[in-house]
Amino acid sequence: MERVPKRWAALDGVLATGAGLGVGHLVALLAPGSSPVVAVATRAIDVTPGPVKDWAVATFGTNDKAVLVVGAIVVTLGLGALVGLVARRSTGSALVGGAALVAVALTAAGADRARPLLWWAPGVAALLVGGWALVTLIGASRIAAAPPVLEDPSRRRWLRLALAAGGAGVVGGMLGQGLRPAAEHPPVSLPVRSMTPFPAGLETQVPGVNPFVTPSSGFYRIDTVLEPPSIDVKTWRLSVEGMVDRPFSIGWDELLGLDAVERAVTLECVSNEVGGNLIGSARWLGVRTADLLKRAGVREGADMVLSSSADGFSVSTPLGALLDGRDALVVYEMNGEALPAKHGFPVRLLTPGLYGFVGATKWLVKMEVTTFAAKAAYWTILGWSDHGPIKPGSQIDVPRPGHVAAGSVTVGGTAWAHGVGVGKVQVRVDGGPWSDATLGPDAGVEYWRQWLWPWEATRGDHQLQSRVVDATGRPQEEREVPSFPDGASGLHTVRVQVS
Ligand SMILES: Nc1nc2c(c(=O)[nH]1)N[C@H]1C(S)=C(S)[C@@H](COP(=O)(O)O)O[C@H]1N2
Ligand SMILES: [Mo]
Repeated sequence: MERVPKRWAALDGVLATGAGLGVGHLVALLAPGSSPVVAVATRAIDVTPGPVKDWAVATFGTNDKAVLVVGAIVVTLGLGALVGLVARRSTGSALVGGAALVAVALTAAGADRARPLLWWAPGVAALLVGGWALVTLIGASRIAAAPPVLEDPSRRRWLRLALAAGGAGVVGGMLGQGLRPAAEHPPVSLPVRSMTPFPAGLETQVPGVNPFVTPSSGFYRIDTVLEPPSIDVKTWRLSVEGMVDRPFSIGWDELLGLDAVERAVTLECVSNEVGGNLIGSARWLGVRTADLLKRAGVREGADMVLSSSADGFSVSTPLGALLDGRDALVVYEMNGEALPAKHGFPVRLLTPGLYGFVGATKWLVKMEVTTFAAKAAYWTILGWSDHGPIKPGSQIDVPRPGHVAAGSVTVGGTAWAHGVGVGKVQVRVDGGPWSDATLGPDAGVEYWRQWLWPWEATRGDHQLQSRVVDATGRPQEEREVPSFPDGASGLHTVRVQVS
């Protein structure tokens, strides 16, 4: 029998694999967390070496997950091409190869904490559809590729099959994605409380300035899972244990019954570059960690709390930061509503003044009182700093780099100096003298201040820079350092061409 040319066979393999992937993703609507692509990408994060993860966050920021998924699809299609090549010699061996791909995906999906009902269904669907597509496509190629007759009906048959397989892949994938329930938790009832009244921000005067309060939907998201774990408040518990006299655990209803406070806090990721977007500000409501730790009775000698999340991530927080008056919180409301799934539903830790990786465990389930000498956490194991205070900083939100019309231009942005508060913000043009900006509303020392500075822009290329001076008179660090291991510093610089 004629051998199918290599190019055709590889293409058949890619098309068949695409059909299997797409249909599998669609069938995964039956069982949350079972999508082969999502499961493989999720596992991939778990087995990726730390430095590669650092690099991915630094390079792709909040797009890291999209890049990962696209990468997983491309690699799978590449393996599909290999399966196609095998099919030239033996369809049986190729099907075994395809089954091996499916087995990997099934293992990834099933290795997750809880296997959803029907967790195997997408894999089986992918194998049936992909296998059928491969056999028919290879069969059609064998006939179509043999005689080099143009406009041969067998070529049209192959084309129809190819379009059907490719279409099944694309449409299945898109439908599966489109119909997917948004990663949201079922509604929960929270005690009604009035939110702290908040002033209007400067964004109402100058469009483009970071809003005073970051809407939860636009708040940056950084974590090591592709999909937030889905947690049922009926079974969720937080345990407080370790070097304590009275370990205990607390459920959702009891937590809601405890005294709660709301704090305005700016949260930043240690990977945020100067001028980057891994920073946001919100009002957070929850129970003071100090109240929970006092109830447990912290023993002499402890200096750290290792907190863990439902997905196995961990954070080490200096004990002092959880007990002092800054009001670190076990949070269950963000901007007046239940925490969104992406931001830690039902409960997260929030330690004002510390970067997220040392103080903001999402999907919180455990707080273990211990010591830095005894334990380390997810990122600190990889060499990131044990103590992660947020460095004072400022950024220019408007104008954006690029062209600006000569004349009056409002320069505006945000600045923060946790724990101390912003004293002033200053702006300079082309390295000239610093001038004071006008500050926006004040929501406390753990929250950013917006600022504005009127500039008479003259023709030519100019460089704008801003700096924050904290309330004690200390200007921010001007030295440029990268984010590893304890946060970036340097002046945010925006270059504009004025004409
Ligand atoms: N469970 C869990 N919590 C986590 C993380 C994570 O990967 N998993 N990332 C931390 C980091 S590095 C940051 S910067 C903040 C980000 O919180 P956000 O996604 O709500 O903005 O969450 C922290 N809490
Ligand atoms: Mo982070």
